[in-house]
Amino acid sequence: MASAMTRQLPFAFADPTPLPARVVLAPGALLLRGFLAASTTDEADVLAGVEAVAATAPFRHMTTPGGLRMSVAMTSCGAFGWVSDEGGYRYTARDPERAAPWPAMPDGFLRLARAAANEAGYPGFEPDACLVNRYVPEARMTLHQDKDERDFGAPIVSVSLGLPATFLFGGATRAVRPTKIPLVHGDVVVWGGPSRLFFHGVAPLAPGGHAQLGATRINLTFRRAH
Ligand code: MD3
Ligand code: FE
Repeated sequence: MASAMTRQLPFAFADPTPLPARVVLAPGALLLRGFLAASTTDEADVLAGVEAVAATAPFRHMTTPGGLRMSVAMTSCGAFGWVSDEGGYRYTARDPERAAPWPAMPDGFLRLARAAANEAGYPGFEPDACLVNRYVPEARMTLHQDKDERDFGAPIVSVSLGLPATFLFGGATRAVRPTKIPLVHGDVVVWGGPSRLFFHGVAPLAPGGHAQLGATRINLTFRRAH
């Protein structure tokens, strides 16, 4: 609540924008700044979920179909996980590294993804896959589209944790010069509608340290794969 005293403070000391702030990035793309801290989902639950998933299905550097090692380390949870190798990109029901199903999606993950999708106007979002991406300084993701999912009508919900990153948000074709969007710990973005197939990437991670995650950025993306 803004009291008379708050209003009299010099600008630099006034209350910051209340979180979560909603920022429309493009038609169908909604940034919910600080959604994690503001949601009923316990942040500690989500961080414990990342640990639990990685303890079962360890992070690994996959290979692109062209034979290049990805700088981002990945794992997955849920009914399906995302895999890349010389054979291409696809979703699988089993982790090829362990010849076993992917770990279940932690409850805290599901609650957060459903709440964010609902907030963005996608009630009833039921993700069946969650990709967990791990960046260390200099790791990056080149411009790409997410089109391995069966139903582009479902949105993708992304959650940023740990070190800040510069997200590169392009358009429907590679010719659109990407806009730079800073994403920090606790930011959630819901990508649906026309933006669902837009090109995007992540600039090389800058060095730094985060209270909970150290020199690491974790990104969760919740998807409807099948
Ligand atoms: C915009 N991950 O895993 S999340 C990916 O930060 C991926 O790790 C990035 O791109 C990361 O595929 C970006 C934000 C994101 C995810 C999916 C999108 C943005 C998107 C799909 C369509 C448009
Ligand atoms: Fe992507």
